[in-house]
Amino acid sequence: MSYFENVPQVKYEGKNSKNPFAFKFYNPDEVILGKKMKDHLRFAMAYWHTLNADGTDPFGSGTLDRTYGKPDTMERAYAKADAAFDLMTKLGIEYFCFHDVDVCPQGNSLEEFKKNLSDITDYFKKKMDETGIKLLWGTANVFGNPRYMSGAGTSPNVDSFVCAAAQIKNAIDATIKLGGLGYVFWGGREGYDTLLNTDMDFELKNLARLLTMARNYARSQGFKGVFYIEPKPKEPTKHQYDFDAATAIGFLRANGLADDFRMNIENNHATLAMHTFQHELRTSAINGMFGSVDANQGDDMLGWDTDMFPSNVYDCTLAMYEVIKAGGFTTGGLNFDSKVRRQSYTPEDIAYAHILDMDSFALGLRAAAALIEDGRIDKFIEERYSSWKSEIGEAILADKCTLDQLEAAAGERWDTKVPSGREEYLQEIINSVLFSL
Ligand code: XUL
Ligand code: CO
Repeated sequence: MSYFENVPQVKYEGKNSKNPFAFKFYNPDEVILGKKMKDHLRFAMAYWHTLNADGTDPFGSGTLDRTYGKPDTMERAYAKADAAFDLMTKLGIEYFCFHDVDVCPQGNSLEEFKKNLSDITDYFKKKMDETGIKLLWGTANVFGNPRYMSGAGTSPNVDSFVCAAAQIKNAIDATIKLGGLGYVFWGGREGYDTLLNTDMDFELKNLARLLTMARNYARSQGFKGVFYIEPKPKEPTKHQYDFDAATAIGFLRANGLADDFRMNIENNHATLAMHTFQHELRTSAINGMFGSVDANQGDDMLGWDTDMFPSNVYDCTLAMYEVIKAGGFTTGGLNFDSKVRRQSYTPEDIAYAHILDMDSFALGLRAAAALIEDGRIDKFIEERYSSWKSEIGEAILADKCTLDQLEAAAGERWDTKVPSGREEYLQEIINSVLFSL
C-alpha cells in the first residue's frame, strides 16, 4: 500500500479545471520564452519538510503521521523513500534535496550512520535510475544534534567541529554518489546569541576553514557541482553569520571561496532579513552569485520562519522576473523548502500543497515572461537613467571626471528636475499583465 495511494497522476488541465489533483497553470512541456516550463522552474521536493516534519510545535506534539507504518529503523527509511519517489513521480517533480539525517536513522555511532547512509543512497540510486529523478543538492544537518548547540563550524568546542566535518564529508560523498548538482551549506547554528560568551573573529575564521576543507575535499573527489550558501538572518541564533546575500557574498570573497560558491536564496529568509525575495535574488545576480532558490513564503504577521508553501503569485512573479533576468537556472532550481500546516494532516494535503506551489510559480513564470515581452518596465528603467547618456554622464562613467570639473558643471544644473519614479504606474502594469493572463 502506497502512502500516497489516494493521489492520482497529476496532469495539466488548464485554468478552468476544478479537479483538485490537476495543474491549472503548470504545463511542463509548454514553451515560454524559448524554454519548456519545467526547465525554467526545475522544481525540487524538500525531503525533510515533505516526508519527515510531523507538525510538532512548542505547544503540542505532532499531528502529521510520517511513520509510514514502520518502526524508526531502516525499514522506515525505505518506506519513506518509496513514498518520496511515488509522490515526485505523480507530480512530475524531477529533482529533490535532502539532509543526511532526513533519509536514514543516525544509529548509535558514526559507523552505523555511514552504513545507513550508504544503504539508503544505494536505494535512491536505483529509484533515480528507474524514474529519471535527479538530485538538485545534498546537505548535512549539523544543527539538530545537541553536539551542535553552540555551532558546528563555529563551535567553541573543537570536537563539535570535528564531528561536523565528518558529517559534511559523508554528505558530500552521498551527493557525489547520486550525481548531485549542488551542495548546500545552511549555517543553522553558525551564529551567536551574545558576545558575552563569543569570540566572533575566531568563529568566522573557523567557518571559512570548514568551508574551504569541504570545497577542497569535494573537488578532490571529482565533484563538479556548485556549492551554495543559504543566507538567513536569525532563528535559531540571534545573529546568524550568513545574515543575507550581501553578507554571505562578502564572507565568501574575503575567504577565497567566491569561485566555487553561489547563493541559495530562500524567500522566508529574505523577509526575516527585512528584504524582499527580489532584493536577495538581484543582489546575488549582480554579484555573479545567482544560484538556486528555496521556494516558500512567510506570514506577514508572524516574525519567524513559517516555511509555508508559496501561494503569493505576486511574489512568485517578481521572483521569476529576477530568475529570468539572471539568465535562468543552470545548476539550481526551485526547492520547496515548505511544510504543510499542522491541521493539513492527510497525505493528500502534501499533494495539494505541491500543486499549489507549482501552480503559483507557473503563474509567476507566465506573468514574468509577459512582463518582459510587454517591455514597459524595461523601457521605463532605461528612460529613467537616460540622462547618463549625456556628454557629462558618459564622461563620469568613463571615469574621466574630477570633482573640480563636476563643480564647474553643477551651476547650470542647480535647478535640475528629477523625473518621476512612477511607482504606482508601474505597479498597475504588473496588475494589468497578471490579470490578463
Ligand atoms: C532552515 C532551512 C534549511 C535549509 C537546508 O531555515 O531553510 O532547511 O534549507 O539546511
Ligand atoms: Co531552506
